[in-house]
Amino acid sequence: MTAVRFTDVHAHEILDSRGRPTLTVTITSGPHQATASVPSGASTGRNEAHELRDGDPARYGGAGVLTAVGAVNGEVRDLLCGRPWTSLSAVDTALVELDGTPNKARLGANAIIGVSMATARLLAQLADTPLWTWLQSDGGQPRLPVPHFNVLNGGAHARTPLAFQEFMIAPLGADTVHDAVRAGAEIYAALRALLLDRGHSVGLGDEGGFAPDLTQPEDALQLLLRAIEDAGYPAGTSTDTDAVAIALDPAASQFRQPDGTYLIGNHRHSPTELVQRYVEMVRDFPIWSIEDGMAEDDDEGWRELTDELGEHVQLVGDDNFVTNPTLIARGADAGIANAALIKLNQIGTVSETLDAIRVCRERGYRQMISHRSGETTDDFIADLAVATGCGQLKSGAPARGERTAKYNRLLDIATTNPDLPYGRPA
Ligand code: 2PG
Ligand code: MG
Repeated sequence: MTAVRFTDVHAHEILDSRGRPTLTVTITSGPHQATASVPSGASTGRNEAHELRDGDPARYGGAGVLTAVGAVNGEVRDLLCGRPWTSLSAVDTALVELDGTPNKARLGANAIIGVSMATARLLAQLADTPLWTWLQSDGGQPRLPVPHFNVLNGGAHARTPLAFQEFMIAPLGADTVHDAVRAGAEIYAALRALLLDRGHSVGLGDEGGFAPDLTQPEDALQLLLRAIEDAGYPAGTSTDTDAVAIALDPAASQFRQPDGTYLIGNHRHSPTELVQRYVEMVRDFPIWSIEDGMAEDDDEGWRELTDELGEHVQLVGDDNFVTNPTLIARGADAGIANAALIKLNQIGTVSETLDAIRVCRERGYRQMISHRSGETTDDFIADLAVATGCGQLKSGAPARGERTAKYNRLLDIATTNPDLPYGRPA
């Protein structure tokens, strides 16, 4: 790559999908300009890179991001406009060095990831290639991912008694991403009708899924199964038919109790009992993937879960791995999980995100690219999922602009690139 000079770097405060402030960053190089907006989580892992909030109770209840905005418009702008750049990793490394803390606490991981994403977009634009082609340099075979539609929300994303956070439908057996999106939307509509029919609320949680007043995860799974069938799809984990599978993100750190048990409804489970409950769920329902089945600090429980189910079920580490290459490698050494969730803002630069994916590949761990519960209409993760060929993307329900922006981007890419394969890699 020939050296690039940036002529301006600018951030300002915007709102995310939950009505909380976040940043949008625009980087300019002569006549070229690229923008990125930053997501934000609610059920965050303890070791995530630091999201910098102002803490000024007079603005947005303390959630303002003017300090992070100021860092971009001051120090970061001086750094980026001060010299020529030859790669994204050079920019990302310089940002990490400028920050100087182990978890990006000084400038804010929210500031840094916004700059890193906008830089990637601008470099792709200067290279005259779509972002998904440009990001591909990493060696992955590009493919269109299976969308994982989160159609029932609980946990930290809804104010209901349902302990599990996410109930997703995954059209593993669809032939194309167009068919997969259609299946997602049709099942979402069938679920809405079913909920209304049974007198449940069709109010939505943070990720656009319904948030009915349920307590037991099995009741939610029954509804999902029924909605898949009502919409005319076979429920199952096969990739040969047009089967639709179920994926869970219980986000178990959120219902782990101080005494080490897990509280579901008014039932306390030991880690072993929780593992057995998952075993039964997998036996009774077409569940192909479970994310954060155990709490982030419950290594023993994670190992037990992996031993019980790891051979047949994808077990995804999110809160415990936080897209951190070192933590993923440590998890692999300890025999925990067999896949990792990948979120750009958990680690804080695009380069480190690609490193995390590389470590997963080296260790035989699958990857699922993910949105956050607080989103914008930025669709970067759709391109990232296609570029890396990981075969899986979760971006919430097939509804609400900030969720559908990502799925719609997949449809755009698929339409202009009809030869791209769809689905989970073998
Ligand atoms: C998760 C995410 C995204 P949050 O737990 O996987 O669904 O939730 O962004 O609130 O951390
Ligand atoms: Mg999660």
